[in-house]
Amino acid sequence: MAWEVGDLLDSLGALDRRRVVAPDALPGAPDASLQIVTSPTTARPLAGVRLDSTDALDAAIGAAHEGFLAWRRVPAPVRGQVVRAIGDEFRRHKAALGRIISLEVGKITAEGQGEVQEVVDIADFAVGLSRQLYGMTMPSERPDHRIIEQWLPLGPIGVVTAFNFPCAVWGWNAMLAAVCGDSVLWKPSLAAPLTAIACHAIADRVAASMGHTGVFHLAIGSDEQVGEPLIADRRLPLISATGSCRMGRRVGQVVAGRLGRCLLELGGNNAAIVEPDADLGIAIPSIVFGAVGTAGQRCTTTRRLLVHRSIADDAVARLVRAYETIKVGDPLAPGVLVGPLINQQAVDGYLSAIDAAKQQGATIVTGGTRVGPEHTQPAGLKGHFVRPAIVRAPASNDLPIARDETFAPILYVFTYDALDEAIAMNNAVDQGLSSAIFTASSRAAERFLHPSGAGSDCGLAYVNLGTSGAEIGGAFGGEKDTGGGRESGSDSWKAYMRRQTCSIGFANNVTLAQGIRFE
Ligand code: UN1
Repeated sequence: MAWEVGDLLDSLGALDRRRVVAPDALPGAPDASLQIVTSPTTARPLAGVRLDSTDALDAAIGAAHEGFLAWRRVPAPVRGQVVRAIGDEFRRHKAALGRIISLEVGKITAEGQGEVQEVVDIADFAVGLSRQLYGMTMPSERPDHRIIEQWLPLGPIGVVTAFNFPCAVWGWNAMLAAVCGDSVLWKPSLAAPLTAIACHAIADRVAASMGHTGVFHLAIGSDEQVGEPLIADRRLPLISATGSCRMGRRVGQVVAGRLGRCLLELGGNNAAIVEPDADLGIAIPSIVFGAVGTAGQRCTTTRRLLVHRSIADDAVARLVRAYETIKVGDPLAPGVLVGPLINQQAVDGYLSAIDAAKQQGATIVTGGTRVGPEHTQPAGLKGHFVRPAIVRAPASNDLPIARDETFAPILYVFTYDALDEAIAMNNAVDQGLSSAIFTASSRAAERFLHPSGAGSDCGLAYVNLGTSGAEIGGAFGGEKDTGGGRESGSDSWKAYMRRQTCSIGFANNVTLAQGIRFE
């Protein structure tokens, strides 16, 4: 029987038969140590993946620690060369990796490959960084003394990733951690272990071929067997976790309990503001991509549209026209823009949010329903498809369901009269990841980005761009319930290192700071 994902893994040298089981070799009886990976497009099994036990995790953490002790001694620019070679390999295998992502989590081809590109980009960034792990030097108040700050490798880093960016988010963490001199232990989502197996195999093989084993590690397993013991383990000084706010709260508490460090990248409830002077030729396509891209399953998805009353009907009419041309179906079929949701639970979440919105007085302007097999592109797909929805809030703007992050393509539309009101609405949710304003006025844009902090309260603020699709060069992350972490660009590398302030005396006598005499 043809087994496409098996062939793809094989072509990447990542088909470990002890780990990955072909669909026709799956056991008839349930087996708790085997995860069945189901295609969100066809609802049929793609593969079985053998799960790690708590003992296997313990061994992996031990190996990651050993690996760290050797890796940290490799000079940072040499570590950078290893990351460069890994980035090149991801470049070479972009199509195959992108296809595995599409098969496993339902991303359309462009988005699956775009995700691999994020790994290539962060690898490039990390290579440069490997020569720029700068510390500061500061003047000492004592004569003949010097103070410097140096950044040191931190340890093995626990990286917990979600299904929706099964490759890029590992890349952001792993490439930076690697140049910083840390080893990486990755726990991927159980909905996307095949992508993880492929990415891990490539990174591990490249590093090993350059003489560096033990830098990259993978632990696949349940929360109970692997997730919980991983976050509790003191050998992992930093846990970088991406996922829901509920998950992040748990990770935050457990890691704080052992006084470890966390880097949390959690949910978003991102709004786009459309001012009356906005160029709708830019705003509408950006909002459509932000709201329906990745079938609404990005943490940066545009979930709320705050549109000035004077243009609201026009903007909504244009959005509806755009939505009605969107093909939903096989993410690998040409012309399809919206693939499936990850599983049935996600469809249920979508439908119950739509129901709640109706009950709360909102109007479903378009979408709001499941797409049955007869309406998919091509017809007959049994996966988890929904039609992207636009939901108009009641005139009171009171719509409690819009405060939840429903991981599906639902765009709630609110109207406002004054920009300050729109900014307050932008900020009136628990999460604080991404935000956008569409305007031709620099004054409005500056108010949204106000240097006092009185504008958007989010970690990401876009002007004339949608809320999703960040480049890797900027620090990525958000405030409030989004967790406060920053990954990817700028100085987020500092999270993966420890700072040491070094004071060096070269005087012939003792001088104490603060002018203290102690004789
Ligand atoms: C996520 O959804 O967890 O900005 C990450 C974006 C992507 C990353 C999203 N570069 O939409």
